[in-house]
Amino acid sequence: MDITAQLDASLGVAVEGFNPATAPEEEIRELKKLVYSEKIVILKNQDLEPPDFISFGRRLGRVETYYQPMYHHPEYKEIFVSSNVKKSDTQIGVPQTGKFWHADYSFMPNPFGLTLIYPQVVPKKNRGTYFIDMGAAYEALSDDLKARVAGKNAVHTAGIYFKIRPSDVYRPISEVLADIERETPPVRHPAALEHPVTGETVLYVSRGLTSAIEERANPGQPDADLLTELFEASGQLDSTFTHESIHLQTFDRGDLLVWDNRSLIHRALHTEKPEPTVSYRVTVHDEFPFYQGIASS
Ligand code: 7UC
Ligand code: FE
Repeated sequence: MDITAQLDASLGVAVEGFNPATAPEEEIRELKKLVYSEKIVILKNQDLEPPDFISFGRRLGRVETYYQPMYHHPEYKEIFVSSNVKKSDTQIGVPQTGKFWHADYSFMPNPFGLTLIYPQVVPKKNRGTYFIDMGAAYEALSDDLKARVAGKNAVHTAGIYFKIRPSDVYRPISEVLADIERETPPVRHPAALEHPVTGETVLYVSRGLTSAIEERANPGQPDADLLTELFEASGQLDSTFTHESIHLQTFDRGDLLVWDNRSLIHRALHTEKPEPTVSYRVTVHDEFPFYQGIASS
């Protein structure tokens, strides 16, 4: 395993010579440590079939299957497919996923710690994913904002960016909304959580999935100003993507990205007239609780 820092980047390292199938346990542990310390690891020159990709995920922990089948790879449900390419007129996976700041599964009671993305069709222009390090974002908050975040919960919901499914066409919107409420009722997590591995405090709010911030002792009394100030301070309201906290992670064919889904939020770079893009995702619960004190489920 040969590690190189990425030039001009605040986050992430590239790793050459890593073989997910033959890596000894020791090297798997080393890789995970690297993900927690560097936040993004780009494994170079990977050539994996879907089952190999899933097996690699299993070497890192317990693989989570996405709760909505429309995202599943037709043969391998553990693979979430983001694709705007149709195969003989059938849509495989879902186009334009994650085009908003979010941490994966934050709207679930027990989110996973690791996200793996393996791009399959890489656009020539506009390739990459934006990231914000929310550990660094917390650290950079003013003392006033840090004090106001203390003791608060953030409410997360899939509802803000929920995609209408093909089977939802002609259904009353009230029924679709009721489905979302039943399948994924809003969840509460600490607005600032402690990373169980690094001990870092992470600001756990995202524009795409966080609907409110409220006193732990006083649920249902949202502080809308605070939530907006946190989005602003962490760079999530910058529509030019030039905020100093925003890192654009580019990738080439053969790259497999593994990132820390606790401390990073991300946002897909899709354009209005997108080039063909396909990527496979596997998500993994590692051996640590998502944060100290999470309700076990
Ligand atoms: O279509 C999408 O953008 C999926 C998104 C709502 N969820 C990704 C996740 O794992 O949280
Ligand atoms: Fe995502």
